[in-house]
Amino acid sequence: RMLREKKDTTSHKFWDTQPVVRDIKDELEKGVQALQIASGKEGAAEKTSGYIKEQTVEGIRKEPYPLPAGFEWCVLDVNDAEQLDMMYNLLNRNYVEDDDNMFRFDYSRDFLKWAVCPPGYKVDLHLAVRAQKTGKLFGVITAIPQAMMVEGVKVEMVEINFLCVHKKLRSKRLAPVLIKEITRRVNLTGVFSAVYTAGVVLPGSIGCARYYHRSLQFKKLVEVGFTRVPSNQTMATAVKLNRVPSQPVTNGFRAMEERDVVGAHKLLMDYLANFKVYPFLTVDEFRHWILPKNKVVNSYVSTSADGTVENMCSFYHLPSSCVKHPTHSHIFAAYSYYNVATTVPLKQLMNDCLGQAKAEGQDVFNALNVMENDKFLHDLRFGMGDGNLNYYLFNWKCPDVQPEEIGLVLL
Ligand code: NHW
Repeated sequence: RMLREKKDTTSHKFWDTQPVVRDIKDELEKGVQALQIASGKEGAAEKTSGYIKEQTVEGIRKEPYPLPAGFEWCVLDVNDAEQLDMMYNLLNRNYVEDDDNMFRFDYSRDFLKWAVCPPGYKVDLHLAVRAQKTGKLFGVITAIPQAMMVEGVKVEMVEINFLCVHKKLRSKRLAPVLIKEITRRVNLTGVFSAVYTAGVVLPGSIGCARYYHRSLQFKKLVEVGFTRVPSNQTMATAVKLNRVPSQPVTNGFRAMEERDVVGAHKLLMDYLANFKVYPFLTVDEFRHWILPKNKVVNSYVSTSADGTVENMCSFYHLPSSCVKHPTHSHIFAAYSYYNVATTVPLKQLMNDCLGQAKAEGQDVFNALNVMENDKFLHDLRFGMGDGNLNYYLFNWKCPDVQPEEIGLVLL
């Protein structure tokens, strides 16, 4: 079962010039050398992983790429309220929308700060394009450092996110310039590969996951046009069917705290080792990404009597603006993040997680069919969404992965 979209074989003026794998089998047939990766074991076998293009910092262009007349590069210091506002406003008005342009992601300011400032982040990689005269922002792209495990090999990478071009400047080939300039800046730090996800199908995808949605405020979701009452149900029955536990069932289920960090980190990293692609998180990175932050990320644990973390679950907060609705301004959405169940069924843990998300004011709980999520999606009444999420690697070879082989959730 190949759960992915057909390979994109159309021509791409920009992407055809970039070090991404179009179809690894074609590449191999064409005789592209599979890189020898030392596995630490005797007689290391050739693997289909490695850099697509070998580079050194010395070989990287020193000057920024030119921009169209009237525009200039700048960086965004999101710890400065005014600059954070500029980024927030650009994204709030111009970032990702659904196919019918009814909803648009509305990442909060606190969320953006969290998302682009993990340990080791560099302001130089929070890149933007502004008008020279007015200082108004027209484009943005961000990179943050993250080591990744790809088929057992640890690779220093960056995660790319928040690529956005102002609606007034669309289709003028500004996106490729943003991508080339962030690549150059990342390369100058000695990093040559990247990971990112996107709804669109482009060359370089390694896999494709699907979003599933669990209604928490069914009536509101119908009112805003996010979902419909199934033809064999009434509003009242649908509301009833979508009820979630108000009290967690899992013994000792509580919010994660600093004292849990080391144990929960180990629990998660041992778990993620089961997947083909996952982030190699240090304890500090884990603390940054998983410890609860009000209206940004929630996480929960349950422990044994001696405090050993046995189960953990988490979600992040990403509301969407209802672009056209007269009364509802937002859908409040929780997104499943990293979950590990060792002493209770994953389904039970996630049902408790749904209850917490509802108590936190969320209207819907979203999850990808990555990791072991398929184990609970159906039984916990998630419905399949209409969009795919494609996973991409830049300048790193990797055979296709199935969603259940992916241990990575990007924001
Ligand atoms: S995905 C979210 C992307 N953002 C949005 O969808 C927001 C709304 N849309 C826009 O702002 C999460 C614009 O439509 C954008 C394109 C800016 C998307 N990724 O300027 P042109 C991320 O942030 C290609 C990559 O005329 P535009 C991940 C397209 O195929 N490429 O278009 C970002 C075409 O190339 P082609 C994309 O509509 C990862 C070219 O852009 C793309 O005005 C970035 C057209 O450019 C997308 N989402 O602006 C890659 N959408 O070859 C990072 C379109 O087909 C790579 N395109 O002719 C790694 C870099 C770091 C490496 C370090 C070693």
